[in-house]
Amino acid sequence: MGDELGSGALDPAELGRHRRTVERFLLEYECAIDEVETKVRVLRRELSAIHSYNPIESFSSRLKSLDSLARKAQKRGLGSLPQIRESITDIAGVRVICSFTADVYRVRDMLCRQGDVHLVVEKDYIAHPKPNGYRSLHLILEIPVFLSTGPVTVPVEVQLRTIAMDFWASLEHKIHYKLAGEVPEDLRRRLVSAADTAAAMDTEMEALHHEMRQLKEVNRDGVDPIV
Ligand code: 0O2
Repeated sequence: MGDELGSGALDPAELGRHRRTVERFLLEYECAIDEVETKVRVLRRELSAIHSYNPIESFSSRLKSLDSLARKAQKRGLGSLPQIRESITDIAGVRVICSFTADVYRVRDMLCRQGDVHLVVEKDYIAHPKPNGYRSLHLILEIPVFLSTGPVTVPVEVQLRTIAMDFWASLEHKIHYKLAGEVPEDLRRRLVSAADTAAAMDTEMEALHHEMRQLKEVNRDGVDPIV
């Protein structure tokens, strides 16, 4: 069976009928997630061991569900796997939670400097938050995956954010999901305000961290930081 699944846009039943072909298609994305996770794990281990500072609090990944993939394909009028491959770039997703905002950009730079990583798209919702208050740095990275038949290049969406941004996004996502997108105006306003509060806390915590490190350095040099 080829990559053509049927005529017209795909629906979940169509994808279900071609389960084996779809599983083979998704395998590449699962492998790409493994590759990115390994990169993040290596950075985390190295930074903790050598620099005794770990900017990566945690990370997680997800493969887009068949239902969600079919919905997106249908919305975009995509009827074949090559069209989906070409157009949908968030089938593989990795989320990296960093301690501070500056760490988000540090980790971005460390990933993008790697020779086998190609940055295709960057959306900076930290510098330019969405009107609802959403903040995160989104990257589409292309990663080579070495299969028995040869290498394939696979896109992975990497979302980088701080703990505070993640806390906000998780709650906002739940509210959106629970209210099926019909969020009352008052709640919307309070979510925007909560996002601003979270951003202010990120700024303050980063400043505190910075000062703490400076004090530590002064201490190490044997000078009393109080004087
Ligand atoms: P899931 O289950 O998290 O994957 P595109 O995906 O490129 O077609 P868009 O809107 O340009 O569409 O993508 P963008 O802006 O890069 O955002 C895609 C993902 O970012 C979403 O995935 C969410 O994970 C996250 N995101 C974006 N905006 C918001 C927001 O306002 N609130 C929250 N909580 N998360 C957001 P999916 O596909 O929605 O779902």
